[in-house]
Amino acid sequence: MKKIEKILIANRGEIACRVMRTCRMLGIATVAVYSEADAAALHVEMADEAVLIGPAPARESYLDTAKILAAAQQTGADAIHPGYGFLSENAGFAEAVVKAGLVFIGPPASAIRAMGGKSESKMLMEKAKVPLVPGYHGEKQDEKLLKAEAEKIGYPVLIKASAGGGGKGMRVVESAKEFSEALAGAQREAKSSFGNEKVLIEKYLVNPRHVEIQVFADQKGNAVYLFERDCSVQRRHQKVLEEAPAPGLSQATREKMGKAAVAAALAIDYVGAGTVEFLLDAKENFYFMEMNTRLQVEHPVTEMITGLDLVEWQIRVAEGEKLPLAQKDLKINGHAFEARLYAEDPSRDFLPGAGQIGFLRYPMESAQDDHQVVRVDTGVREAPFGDGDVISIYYDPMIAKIISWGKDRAAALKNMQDALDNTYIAGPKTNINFLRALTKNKDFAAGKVNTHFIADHHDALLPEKSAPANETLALAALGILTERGERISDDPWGDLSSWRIGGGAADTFTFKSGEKEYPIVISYPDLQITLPDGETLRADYAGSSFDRGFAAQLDGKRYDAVVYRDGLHAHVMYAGHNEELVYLDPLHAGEGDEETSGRLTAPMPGKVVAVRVKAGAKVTKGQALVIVEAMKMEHTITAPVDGVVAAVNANVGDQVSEKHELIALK
Ligand code: MV4
Repeated sequence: MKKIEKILIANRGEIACRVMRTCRMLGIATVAVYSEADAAALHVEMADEAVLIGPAPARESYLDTAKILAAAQQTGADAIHPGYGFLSENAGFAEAVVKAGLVFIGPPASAIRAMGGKSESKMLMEKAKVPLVPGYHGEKQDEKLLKAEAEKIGYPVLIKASAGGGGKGMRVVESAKEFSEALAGAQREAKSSFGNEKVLIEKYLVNPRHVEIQVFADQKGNAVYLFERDCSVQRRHQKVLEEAPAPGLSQATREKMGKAAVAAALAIDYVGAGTVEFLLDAKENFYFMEMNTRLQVEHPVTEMITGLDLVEWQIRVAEGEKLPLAQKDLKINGHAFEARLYAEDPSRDFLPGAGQIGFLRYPMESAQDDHQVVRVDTGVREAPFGDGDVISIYYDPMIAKIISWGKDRAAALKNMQDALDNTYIAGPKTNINFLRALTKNKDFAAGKVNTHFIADHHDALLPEKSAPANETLALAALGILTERGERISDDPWGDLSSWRIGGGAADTFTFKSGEKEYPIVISYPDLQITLPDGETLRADYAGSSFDRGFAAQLDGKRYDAVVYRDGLHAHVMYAGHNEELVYLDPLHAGEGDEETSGRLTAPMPGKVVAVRVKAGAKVTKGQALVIVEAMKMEHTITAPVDGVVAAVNANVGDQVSEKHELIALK
């Protein structure tokens, strides 16, 4: 048994920070690696030592095995933790680490390889008697045979790319007459995405749940399961909200799934933390999907219900120690949720976002009777003096994970709702309001989750933009008033109004949301606010509640608010609310907002992959004009109205920055 004294974390952001937290607790020194884009990042600040490994693109830094190994040698690290993503499931990397005489904190390369291919891993699991979705996952790929297999399975079937993941190369086939076309489509997509057109065919499960089992194995052949997580709530095949245990799962099924997952791990001589993913149908039949041979993003919910530190277990196992606990010693305590805060725009099909954080306040981490109730895992902060971290286009747009615990599901959910209500963020578009709607949804509260949850509840979770609430408008106006008053005193509203006596007796603040304008009148010295619908509210200043915020009483009710201004945009934030309004500042009259100006800009930095129109072309509302690729996804810029193309400022292959004008419309 060899004690690990210094760990290099071959990753960035939230996971790098997470691993370092445990290292600190265990007295293990840490080495961060970072790209040029991350020189000021939190994970670099947290580490004992940090090594620059290259430019921003991950291929030239976080995915460069040679540079990472050189950083480990140079700093005398004795182990490498890969985190998740990047090189965490790269068998070649695991091998290279060991060959360099270092400890790889993860499974052996052979186990990573065994689970690397969909068809191959299913073959192994079949042998280990882990239940599979009825289907065909053989080598032979001629159409006639595949179609006969589909017939045998019975429609509907699902064609999946063998090398696939993330839903790419997947086709549901309802009947025999659709088979050939669907197969060709799946093969084409598989070829272009994975360079391999091999497919497998499965019985298509209707509305399954995604339930996964956390497993742990040591180097002595012991393995346990740390129960399940339900990760059914996904969009674009990416998880947004996870929980443990799975709501409504029977104890009998839990045990069966746990034992199947342990059998899967033992079948491939697994070591360390792993996750066996299953699809679960309404009758609690479960089927192996794949095994993730790493620690996962959502591991905190397991930590919250078991009271364990999974990174500590990973390190102990890597040192050669026996698993700290046996199966009989493991118990579920309460319930936990994890919500992933992303820079993305839910109203535009969750388009990933990028940009600088302008304002950021996470909910307070808290504990109750020695049990942590709210936890925030992040690698992103609002640096002092408003110089916020940048969510870069080069990496994953996750900002933070908000994790909650409670003695039962209802208590944990309430704690999550409160934590999300107290998360204040402005800058790039985020999914904060979406997460709030999700956790307040009745079906979600009832535990009725499955993999179609977001699609099935689309309208409730993503409502059309509605008129701002009166208190939102009132606080927006008070925010502008505070901005002005702060320059003169500690009681900005009171002094402003007394100072004004004899001058004007009222001010009008006009905001725009959607197409509508909302004038708000504040009269002095009584601070009476008149809203566009005629309602009036009496305002009292209640202090500057937190950094750059203010507290207000509106007709006696207290609000802790922040109005963050980014040019003409005013982000109004108070408990449970996050709304962007346009402030029609009389000092900047005439600066129209973009939406009405006919300038179509790049939604994010990226590469132009298609230009569909020429100057002078007549276009109709909704017509695709330009396609920009960013973060491996294509974003189509469409005409917002009927019009004529005045100018095209984009060529295929151009690298464009955010807000670069692509098309001008008349
Ligand atoms: C399925 C399925 C229904 N039946 N397989 C989607 C991604 C890939 N990893 C597996 N996926 C699915 N496989 C059969 N036989 C439904 C899905 C699925 C899904 C699975 C897990 C989480 C979210 C999902 C969203 C849509 C479809």
